[in-house]
Amino acid sequence: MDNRSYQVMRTEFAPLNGVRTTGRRHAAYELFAGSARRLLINAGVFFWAVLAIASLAACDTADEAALDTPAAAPLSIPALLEPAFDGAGVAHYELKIGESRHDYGQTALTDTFSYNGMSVLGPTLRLRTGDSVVISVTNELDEVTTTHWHGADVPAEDDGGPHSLIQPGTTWIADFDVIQPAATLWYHPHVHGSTAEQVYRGAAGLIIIEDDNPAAATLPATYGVDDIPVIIQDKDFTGDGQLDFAIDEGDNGKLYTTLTVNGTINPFVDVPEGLVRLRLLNGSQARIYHLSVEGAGMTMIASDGGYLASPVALEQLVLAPGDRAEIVVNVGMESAALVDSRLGRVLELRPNGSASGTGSLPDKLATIKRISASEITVDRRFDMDDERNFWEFGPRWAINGAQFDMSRIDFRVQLGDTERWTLSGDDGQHVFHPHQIQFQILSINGEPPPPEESGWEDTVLVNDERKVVIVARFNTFAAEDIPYMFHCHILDHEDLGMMGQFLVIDDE
Ligand SMILES: [Cu+2]
Repeated sequence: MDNRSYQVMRTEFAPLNGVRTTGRRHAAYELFAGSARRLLINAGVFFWAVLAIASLAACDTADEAALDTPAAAPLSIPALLEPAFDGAGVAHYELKIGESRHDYGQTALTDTFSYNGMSVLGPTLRLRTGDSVVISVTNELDEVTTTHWHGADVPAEDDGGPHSLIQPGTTWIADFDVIQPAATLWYHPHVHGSTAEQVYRGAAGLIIIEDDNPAAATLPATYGVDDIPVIIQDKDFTGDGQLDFAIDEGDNGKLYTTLTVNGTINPFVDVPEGLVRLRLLNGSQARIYHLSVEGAGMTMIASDGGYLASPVALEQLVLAPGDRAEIVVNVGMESAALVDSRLGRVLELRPNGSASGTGSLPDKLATIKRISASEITVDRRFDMDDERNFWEFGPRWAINGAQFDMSRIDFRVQLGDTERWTLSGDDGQHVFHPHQIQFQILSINGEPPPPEESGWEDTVLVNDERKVVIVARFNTFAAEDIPYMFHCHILDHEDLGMMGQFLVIDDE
């Protein structure tokens, strides 16, 4: 139990310290309840193991079919939203979220949410490091929303969290400088309690940040041609062709069974032969993808926060909700396919006979200086757990025993500090995502991270087999009153309260 409290070197705050909703239970009862529950869990594990072996056998067939059956529909490519520059050189973008209808090939057009009149999702925002940007977001929905820039290092008031509500018929303006390097980020609503549903209905879009990194000049970078946005979401449909939405409070959140990429079911994309870049975003409510490429090699070049130090050849890539990864696929004369181990083909890459302008990848992509242990001034722990009692009563998902409360600040970070956070979860799958920062992973289960997780990250998978220690510098923005969120990016868990708030303050 001692591992549930923060260990804070700085002797301050930590209102979550040691507080647990289930903390009043008698120790003997806890022991009994614990072993009884574990017996049940073990029986469950056996059942699921049998099921997993059966489904793995089924998956082999799905993978083989990935290349044999041609994909059905051309991949939809979200429009690119280029800025309008004013006289002062400020880049202006306009987003309008509203109701729309999309053709998923169902029995009827499907009611969706989207930005800027698209049938689903939103345009891709292209930003440039060093730019000052103003993004206005007008809410044309009948319900309140927000727009959060996931992965962006921006002031708290421009972050678009649950405090920055955009009422129907009103406009909210975010105004910030792009101070981070090239990366693939994304935007989506963040209203507490309806984030999962708004994202599921289609409110999400990519953000591409470009910079002057010379390595970029040698990479595929023609949007929609050899630089392809790949927003992966799972959906279910009702008999009358509408989106079937549910919140699942279970360990994994709600898993739907129909894959969509950029809103297209069973898509192919015509690409040149040679190197093709895929900007992968897991925009799903809860599903974790295990991706591989059939018919070609896969090399990862960027994680959440930008380029890796060097390209990393991968057999399989795990993409949790909220995660991004940029991969490069060397497409030959035959089709290749991005494949998920459970749901089969995600996207067919079909060579169109032209040649990609890019021949080979650079050896080095970016300089990623590891944050040194000597910089660390504060340690914290984040335990992401099921807090129900043995009889399964009480609130379920919490961080350090506390559920989300808009009026409570969970901790304060001093501007300029470097903090080490230990993330663990004994029950279920969780995806830890702090706003504002890009962090480095120090260790996973005590071991250094693999190369694909050694770059900048803002989203990381945590479960009882993955205890993760991360480190981050808080040296950009401070505000006395507006908090940043930290939460589980399995959106069911987030909406059910697995979220907290921190302030970055300048007290020195
Ligand atoms: Cu979770």
